[in-house]
Amino acid sequence: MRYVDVIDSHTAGEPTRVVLEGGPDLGTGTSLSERLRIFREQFDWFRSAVINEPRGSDVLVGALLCQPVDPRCSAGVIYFNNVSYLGMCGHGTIGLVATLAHLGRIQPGRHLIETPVGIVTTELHEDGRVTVHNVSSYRYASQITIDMAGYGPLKGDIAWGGNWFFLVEEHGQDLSFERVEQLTAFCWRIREALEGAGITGAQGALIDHIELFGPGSPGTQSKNFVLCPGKAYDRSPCGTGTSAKVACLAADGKLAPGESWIQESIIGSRFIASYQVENGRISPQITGEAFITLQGRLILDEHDPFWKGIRY
Ligand code: PYC
Repeated sequence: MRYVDVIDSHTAGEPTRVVLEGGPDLGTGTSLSERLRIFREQFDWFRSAVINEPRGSDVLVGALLCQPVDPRCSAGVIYFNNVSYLGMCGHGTIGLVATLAHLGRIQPGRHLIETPVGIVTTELHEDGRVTVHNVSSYRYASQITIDMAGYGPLKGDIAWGGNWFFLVEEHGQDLSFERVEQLTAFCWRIREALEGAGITGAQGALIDHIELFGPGSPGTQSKNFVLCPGKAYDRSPCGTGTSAKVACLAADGKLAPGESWIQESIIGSRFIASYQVENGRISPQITGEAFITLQGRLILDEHDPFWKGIRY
């Protein structure tokens, strides 16, 4: 029998499960990217057991709390989902900070969090909102044309916001909540078209997040629909996806440093974004709010045929 202590939260509707105790031993003192490699190669079953049914669901993002290497950091974290691992996760970082606050481990103020793709600065506000100063973000390629079977040519930008995104403005889709199934199918075809055409991020990186944009509700600049790597759509406006968007807006001269961009999600929740230019690079910041939904213990019983998750 294995016991895994977790706290679940949701950030703008998107859930995060922070693993406090009972995670795999990835060692200490090595970089989080090295510990992520060990996690992936030796303990991938743990990712599936925590996230996949019957203990989790496709939409859940896991956050394994780790000892940071850099002593200035309040925590280290490795994010994972129903199919793989995430370099960084915006909504997950907001959920992690809210979780550490719920546990009384941090107080309002600035806190550094170490991730496999770099250190992010976070700020826990007195009112419980959290600002994430994300990793540097950039547009890698502008208006790339892909040919989608049964649809025709479609143009999008490729950008890094801590994960790789293909961002599409002109898609002819109505971004309404009632259409999440059609939007999911549409985005999945974009993903397949990208892979089929060998279109990648830098150094051949897989573009595993697809983001569609449309008009937002009053008081917002835009609404998005984000399809995550394992085919679940992001209920939040996606922190890394909003960072990628801000990088594209900056590249197009459509958003000035310090100017706010309110990004609405497909369920109507919001993040407030802006950026600063630091050493010539775009540093986005995202503000949102998370709520704790569960504190508990997962039980992994090796006699249970699904102890590693269904179909693992
Ligand atoms: O908020 O960055 C994010 C995110 C990535 C995948 C799901 N949420």
